[in-house]
Amino acid sequence: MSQLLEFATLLDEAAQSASATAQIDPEGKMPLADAYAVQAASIQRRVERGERRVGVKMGFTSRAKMIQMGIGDVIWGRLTHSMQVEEGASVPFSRFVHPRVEPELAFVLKKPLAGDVTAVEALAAVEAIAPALEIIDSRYQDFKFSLPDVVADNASSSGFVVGAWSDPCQDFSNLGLVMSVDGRPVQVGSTAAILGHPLRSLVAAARLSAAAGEPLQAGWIVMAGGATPAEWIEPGRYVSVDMERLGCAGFHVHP
Ligand code: OOG
Ligand code: MG
Repeated sequence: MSQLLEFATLLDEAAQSASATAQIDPEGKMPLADAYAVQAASIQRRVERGERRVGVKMGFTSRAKMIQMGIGDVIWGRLTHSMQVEEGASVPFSRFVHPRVEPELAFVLKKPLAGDVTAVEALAAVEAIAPALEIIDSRYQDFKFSLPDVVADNASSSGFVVGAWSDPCQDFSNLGLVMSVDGRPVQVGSTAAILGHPLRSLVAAARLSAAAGEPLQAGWIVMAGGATPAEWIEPGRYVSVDMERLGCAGFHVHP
Protein backbone atom coordinates (compact mmCIF):
# COMPACT_ATOMS: atom_id res chain seq x y z
CA MET A 1 0.00 0.00 0.00
CA SER A 2 1.40 3.39 -0.90
CA GLN A 3 2.09 5.79 1.91
CA LEU A 4 -0.66 8.14 0.77
CA LEU A 5 -3.20 5.30 1.01
CA GLU A 6 -1.87 4.46 4.46
CA PHE A 7 -2.48 8.04 5.57
CA ALA A 8 -5.98 7.95 4.06
CA THR A 9 -6.77 4.77 5.99
CA LEU A 10 -5.36 6.22 9.21
CA LEU A 11 -7.46 9.38 8.93
CA ASP A 12 -10.60 7.52 7.90
CA GLU A 13 -10.24 5.14 10.83
CA ALA A 14 -9.61 8.03 13.23
CA ALA A 15 -12.81 9.70 11.98
CA GLN A 16 -14.81 6.47 12.22
CA SER A 17 -13.64 5.67 15.73
CA ALA A 18 -13.64 9.31 16.90
CA SER A 19 -10.10 9.00 18.19
CA ALA A 20 -7.24 11.43 17.68
CA THR A 21 -4.22 10.47 15.61
CA ALA A 22 -0.71 11.94 15.22
CA GLN A 23 -0.10 14.56 12.54
CA ILE A 24 1.01 12.97 9.27
CA ASP A 25 3.12 15.96 8.19
CA PRO A 26 3.88 18.18 11.20
CA GLU A 27 6.43 20.24 9.26
CA GLY A 28 4.08 20.88 6.38
CA LYS A 29 6.41 19.52 3.70
CA MET A 30 3.99 17.28 1.81
CA PRO A 31 3.03 18.68 -1.60
CA LEU A 32 -0.56 19.88 -1.52
CA ALA A 33 -1.42 17.62 -4.45
CA ASP A 34 -0.44 14.63 -2.29
CA ALA A 35 -2.48 15.96 0.65
CA TYR A 36 -5.55 16.26 -1.61
CA ALA A 37 -4.87 12.73 -2.89
CA VAL A 38 -4.98 11.50 0.72
CA GLN A 39 -8.28 13.37 1.22
CA ALA A 40 -9.75 11.90 -1.98
CA ALA A 41 -8.71 8.37 -0.96
CA SER A 42 -10.17 8.73 2.53
CA ILE A 43 -13.49 9.96 1.10
CA GLN A 44 -13.38 7.10 -1.41
CA ARG A 45 -13.37 4.70 1.54
CA ARG A 46 -16.55 6.38 2.83
CA VAL A 47 -18.17 6.14 -0.60
CA GLU A 48 -17.31 2.44 -0.70
CA ARG A 49 -19.19 2.09 2.61
CA GLY A 50 -22.28 3.63 1.01
CA GLU A 51 -21.90 7.35 1.76
CA ARG A 52 -23.03 9.66 -1.05
CA ARG A 53 -21.26 12.86 -2.10
CA VAL A 54 -23.51 15.86 -1.48
CA GLY A 55 -21.18 18.79 -1.99
CA VAL A 56 -18.13 20.72 -0.98
CA LYS A 57 -16.94 22.74 2.00
CA MET A 58 -14.60 25.68 1.81
CA GLY A 59 -12.08 26.48 4.54
CA PHE A 60 -10.08 29.52 5.63
CA THR A 61 -12.24 31.88 3.58
CA SER A 62 -12.31 34.39 6.44
CA ARG A 63 -9.50 36.23 8.20
CA ALA A 64 -11.03 35.22 11.53
CA LYS A 65 -10.48 31.55 10.70
CA MET A 66 -7.06 32.09 9.10
CA ILE A 67 -5.89 33.86 12.24
CA GLN A 68 -7.47 31.35 14.62
CA MET A 69 -5.79 28.38 12.94
CA GLY A 70 -2.64 30.12 11.63
CA ILE A 71 -3.22 29.14 7.99
CA GLY A 72 -3.63 31.64 5.16
CA ASP A 73 -4.65 29.50 2.17
CA VAL A 74 -8.19 28.74 1.04
CA ILE A 75 -8.77 24.98 1.13
CA TRP A 76 -11.69 22.71 0.33
CA GLY A 77 -13.11 19.39 1.45
CA ARG A 78 -15.73 16.88 0.36
CA LEU A 79 -19.16 16.54 1.98
CA THR A 80 -21.07 13.26 2.18
CA HIS A 81 -24.68 12.70 3.15
CA SER A 82 -23.80 11.16 6.50
CA MET A 83 -22.16 14.43 7.59
CA GLN A 84 -25.47 16.30 7.36
CA VAL A 85 -27.20 16.83 10.70
CA GLU A 86 -30.88 17.66 10.35
CA GLU A 87 -31.82 21.13 11.53
CA GLY A 88 -32.85 20.87 15.20
CA ALA A 89 -31.58 17.30 15.59
CA SER A 90 -29.51 15.94 18.44
CA VAL A 91 -26.08 14.45 17.75
CA PRO A 92 -24.16 12.27 20.20
CA PHE A 93 -20.98 13.88 21.50
CA SER A 94 -19.32 10.46 21.24
CA ARG A 95 -19.33 10.83 17.46
CA PHE A 96 -16.55 13.42 17.75
CA VAL A 97 -12.95 13.71 18.93
CA HIS A 98 -12.95 17.37 20.08
CA PRO A 99 -15.59 19.19 18.02
CA ARG A 100 -15.83 22.88 17.29
CA VAL A 101 -18.63 24.77 15.54
CA GLU A 102 -18.68 27.82 13.31
CA PRO A 103 -21.38 29.88 11.54
CA GLU A 104 -21.44 29.66 7.75
CA LEU A 105 -23.65 30.37 4.75
CA ALA A 106 -24.72 27.40 2.60
CA PHE A 107 -25.54 27.36 -1.11
CA VAL A 108 -27.52 24.70 -2.93
CA LEU A 109 -27.02 24.57 -6.69
CA LYS A 110 -29.62 24.17 -9.40
CA LYS A 111 -27.03 23.76 -12.18
CA PRO A 112 -23.52 22.32 -12.47
CA LEU A 113 -20.80 24.92 -12.00
CA ALA A 114 -17.23 24.31 -13.11
CA GLY A 115 -13.99 26.07 -13.80
CA ASP A 116 -13.26 29.79 -13.95
CA VAL A 117 -16.66 31.38 -13.48
CA THR A 118 -17.61 34.94 -12.65
CA ALA A 119 -19.62 35.84 -9.57
CA VAL A 120 -22.62 36.51 -11.84
CA GLU A 121 -22.33 33.04 -13.40
CA ALA A 122 -21.95 31.50 -9.96
CA LEU A 123 -25.09 33.25 -8.70
CA ALA A 124 -27.03 32.02 -11.75
CA ALA A 125 -26.28 28.44 -10.67
CA VAL A 126 -27.57 28.95 -7.11
CA GLU A 127 -30.97 27.54 -6.25
CA ALA A 128 -31.06 28.87 -2.69
CA ILE A 129 -29.02 30.08 0.28
CA ALA A 130 -29.37 29.24 3.97
CA PRO A 131 -27.87 29.95 7.38
CA ALA A 132 -25.66 27.04 8.38
CA LEU A 133 -23.34 25.67 11.04
CA GLU A 134 -20.30 23.56 10.39
CA ILE A 135 -19.04 21.08 12.97
CA ILE A 136 -15.30 20.73 12.51
CA ASP A 137 -13.43 17.97 14.29
CA SER A 138 -9.78 17.66 13.41
CA ARG A 139 -8.67 14.07 13.64
CA TYR A 140 -5.24 15.27 14.85
CA GLN A 141 -4.24 15.40 18.50
CA ASP A 142 -4.92 18.77 20.15
CA PHE A 143 -6.60 20.03 16.94
CA LYS A 144 -3.10 20.96 15.72
CA PHE A 145 -2.09 20.63 12.08
CA SER A 146 0.00 21.93 9.18
CA LEU A 147 -1.64 22.99 5.90
CA PRO A 148 -1.07 19.57 4.22
CA ASP A 149 -2.30 17.86 7.41
CA VAL A 150 -5.64 19.67 7.41
CA VAL A 151 -6.12 19.21 3.66
CA ALA A 152 -5.52 15.46 4.01
CA ASP A 153 -8.01 15.40 6.92
CA ASN A 154 -10.83 16.65 4.67
CA ALA A 155 -10.44 20.19 6.02
CA SER A 156 -11.53 19.00 9.50
CA SER A 157 -15.08 18.51 8.24
CA SER A 158 -17.29 16.37 10.42
CA GLY A 159 -20.86 17.64 10.23
CA PHE A 160 -23.04 20.43 8.91
CA VAL A 161 -26.49 21.79 9.68
CA VAL A 162 -28.49 23.83 7.18
CA GLY A 163 -31.50 26.01 8.04
CA ALA A 164 -34.44 26.89 5.80
CA TRP A 165 -33.56 27.78 2.22
CA SER A 166 -34.14 31.35 0.92
CA ASP A 167 -34.25 32.99 -2.50
CA PRO A 168 -30.69 33.91 -3.56
CA CYS A 169 -31.99 36.99 -5.42
CA GLN A 170 -31.20 39.31 -2.53
CA ASP A 171 -28.11 41.04 -1.23
CA PHE A 172 -26.41 38.51 1.06
CA SER A 173 -22.98 40.17 0.92
CA ASN A 174 -23.19 41.57 4.45
CA LEU A 175 -25.78 39.78 6.60
CA GLY A 176 -25.33 40.10 10.34
CA LEU A 177 -25.15 36.83 12.25
CA VAL A 178 -25.02 35.64 15.84
CA MET A 179 -23.91 32.18 16.93
CA SER A 180 -25.29 31.18 20.34
CA VAL A 181 -24.81 28.34 22.79
CA ASP A 182 -27.92 27.61 24.86
CA GLY A 183 -29.26 30.97 23.69
CA ARG A 184 -26.20 32.89 24.88
CA PRO A 185 -24.34 34.72 22.08
CA VAL A 186 -20.76 33.47 21.68
CA GLN A 187 -19.79 34.92 18.27
CA VAL A 188 -21.10 37.89 16.31
CA GLY A 189 -20.18 38.58 12.71
CA SER A 190 -21.25 39.07 9.13
CA THR A 191 -21.27 37.10 5.90
CA ALA A 192 -18.96 39.86 4.58
CA ALA A 193 -16.18 38.15 6.56
CA ILE A 194 -16.31 35.34 3.97
CA LEU A 195 -13.91 36.68 1.30
CA GLY A 196 -15.78 40.01 1.32
CA HIS A 197 -18.81 38.26 -0.23
CA PRO A 198 -19.77 34.57 0.16
CA LEU A 199 -20.22 34.29 -3.63
CA ARG A 200 -16.42 34.52 -3.93
CA SER A 201 -16.21 31.32 -1.94
CA LEU A 202 -18.57 29.63 -4.41
CA VAL A 203 -16.43 30.89 -7.31
CA ALA A 204 -13.37 29.34 -5.65
CA ALA A 205 -15.27 26.09 -5.00
CA ALA A 206 -16.20 25.87 -8.70
CA ARG A 207 -12.58 26.33 -9.74
CA LEU A 208 -10.95 24.02 -7.19
CA SER A 209 -13.38 21.13 -7.48
CA ALA A 210 -13.33 21.22 -11.28
CA ALA A 211 -9.52 21.20 -11.20
CA ALA A 212 -9.76 18.05 -9.08
CA GLY A 213 -11.98 16.42 -11.72
CA GLU A 214 -15.10 16.63 -9.54
CA PRO A 215 -17.08 19.63 -10.83
CA LEU A 216 -19.91 20.99 -8.67
CA GLN A 217 -23.19 19.25 -9.47
CA ALA A 218 -26.82 20.39 -9.49
CA GLY A 219 -28.26 19.60 -6.06
CA TRP A 220 -24.90 19.90 -4.31
CA ILE A 221 -24.40 21.99 -1.19
CA VAL A 222 -21.44 24.34 -0.90
CA MET A 223 -20.50 25.49 2.60
CA ALA A 224 -18.88 28.91 2.18
CA GLY A 225 -16.59 28.80 5.24
CA GLY A 226 -16.69 30.07 8.80
CA ALA A 227 -17.53 33.76 9.22
CA THR A 228 -16.15 33.92 12.79
CA PRO A 229 -13.67 31.93 14.86
CA ALA A 230 -14.95 28.47 15.82
CA GLU A 231 -16.16 27.62 19.35
CA TRP A 232 -15.65 24.37 21.27
CA ILE A 233 -18.76 22.23 21.59
CA GLU A 234 -19.67 20.63 24.92
CA PRO A 235 -22.07 17.76 25.54
CA GLY A 236 -25.59 18.82 26.50
CA ARG A 237 -25.53 22.13 24.62
CA TYR A 238 -27.77 23.61 21.94
CA VAL A 239 -25.83 25.55 19.28
CA SER A 240 -27.62 27.90 16.90
CA VAL A 241 -26.96 30.59 14.34
CA ASP A 242 -29.34 33.45 13.67
CA MET A 243 -28.65 35.19 10.37
CA GLU A 244 -30.19 38.50 9.35
CA ARG A 245 -33.21 37.91 7.06
CA LEU A 246 -32.34 34.21 6.48
CA GLY A 247 -33.35 32.90 9.91
CA CYS A 248 -31.91 30.25 12.23
CA ALA A 249 -30.32 26.83 12.21
CA GLY A 250 -29.32 24.78 15.23
CA PHE A 251 -28.58 21.39 16.74
CA HIS A 252 -28.32 19.71 20.14
CA VAL A 253 -25.37 17.69 21.38
CA HIS A 254 -26.19 14.89 23.77
CA PRO A 255 -23.70 13.17 26.06
C1 OOG B 1 -10.07 23.78 9.24
C2 OOG B 1 -11.35 24.01 8.53
C3 OOG B 1 -11.61 25.47 8.23
C4 OOG B 1 -13.51 27.10 7.70
O1 OOG B 1 -14.72 27.27 7.60
O2 OOG B 1 -12.69 28.02 7.61
C5 OOG B 1 -13.04 25.72 7.95
C6 OOG B 1 -10.17 24.00 10.74
O3 OOG B 1 -10.38 25.14 11.19
O4 OOG B 1 -10.02 23.02 11.47
O5 OOG B 1 -13.86 24.84 7.95
MG1 MG C 1 -15.90 25.63 8.12
